Amino acid sequence: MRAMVRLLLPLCLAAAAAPVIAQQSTPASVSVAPHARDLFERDWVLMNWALKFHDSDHDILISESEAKSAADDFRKMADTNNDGRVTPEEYRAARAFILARY
Ligand SMILES: [Ca+2]
Ligand SMILES: [Ca+2]
Repeated sequence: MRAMVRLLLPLCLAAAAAPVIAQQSTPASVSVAPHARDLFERDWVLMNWALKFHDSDHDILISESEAKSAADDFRKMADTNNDGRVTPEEYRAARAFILARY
């Protein structure tokens, strides 16, 4: 388990840093397409949240359809100015919110 954490941590840091880089070159929104599941697979905070609230068949896996509903939910939560896009700032804020609350 500890080895797993050590392996995952750099990946999480890389994922957290990616939006910052994207922010400088393009006014990118956080992509959830074509595979909504990628959003959760690269961020354990979101994955834990998705498993808690969107794992409807309780198999401790997020299927693509479960990921879609979780991603929709996350978008609604994160898109605080309701422009239909989740900016890196909104993503970070929502992630921090999830981390603090759940
Ligand atoms: Ca499931
Ligand atoms: Ca927005």
